[in-house]
Amino acid sequence: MTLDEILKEIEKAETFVVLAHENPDGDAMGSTLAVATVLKNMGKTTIDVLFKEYPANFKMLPNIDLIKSKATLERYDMAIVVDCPDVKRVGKSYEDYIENAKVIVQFDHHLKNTMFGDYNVVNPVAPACSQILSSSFSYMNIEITKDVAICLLTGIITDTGGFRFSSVTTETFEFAAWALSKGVNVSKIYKEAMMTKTKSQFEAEKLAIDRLELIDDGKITFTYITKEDEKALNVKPGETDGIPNIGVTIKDVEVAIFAHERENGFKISFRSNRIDVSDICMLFGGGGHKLAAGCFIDAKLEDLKKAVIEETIKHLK
Ligand SMILES: [Mn+2]
Repeated sequence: MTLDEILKEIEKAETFVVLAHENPDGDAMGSTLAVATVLKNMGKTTIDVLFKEYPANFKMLPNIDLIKSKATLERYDMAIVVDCPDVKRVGKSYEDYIENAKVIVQFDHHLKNTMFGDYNVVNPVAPACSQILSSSFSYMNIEITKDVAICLLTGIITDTGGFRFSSVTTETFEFAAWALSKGVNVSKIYKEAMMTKTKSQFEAEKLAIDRLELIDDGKITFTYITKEDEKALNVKPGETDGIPNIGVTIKDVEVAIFAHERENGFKISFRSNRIDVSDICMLFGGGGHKLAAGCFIDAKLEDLKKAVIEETIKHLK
């Protein structure tokens, strides 16, 4: 089986680069650091986790010091890529470290995965990449130490919206229960990863709520944050991650849309309570999961707003 082969390759390799999608969320952070911690526990000494930036509320994660913005090697024995459906998603400056690695291994749970690895462990039904890692480690007889469990639980808690999304499985709770029995402070992780906001994050959410419009008889919500807003409020990467989920908490809302201005256009996040929003995103060149998906549109806010709302109304019919 693939996992047996991956374990053999890991044992052979000496230098590792660990990557995930840029602008990492809790699952990308938890998955990369879980892998890095496992490698460290195996006695590996060259482990580079590469992120340009990451959200401050994950500073408490074990082995956070393995995160660097610059690679220390040009060519690694192995690239382990997690929570990332496409090589391009790691960001331009890191793509080469995947291509140049002698062996590419990936673990992911996105629906549309390009299967870029030499070994691909992809399960689109899993609620978090961290959950795939927890079962993979168990299969490979890799010990899940307390530190590894903290990383994995951070990924599971954040990607399930705190165990509340319909994607959670019995394994999700089994792992949480097991971690609790191992002495992992589940409530502390939950509080730090889910319930703690910086002031600028709170200000950004407040602004997004203030702007939130109810459209199509209250079945759709739309809100946005611009580059200027971020500058004015001193918003840091990751601090707008909670905004897409705000709209779907309102009764009778079916789809929540959040337009977030980036360097070259808008990242549009969709959240749904029922319909498959990855279908809508695919029309705009994006994708994702059934109830949580996204796309990138380079257009004026008013124009893209009209376009995505029209398409969403069509899909709701
Ligand atoms: Mn994920």
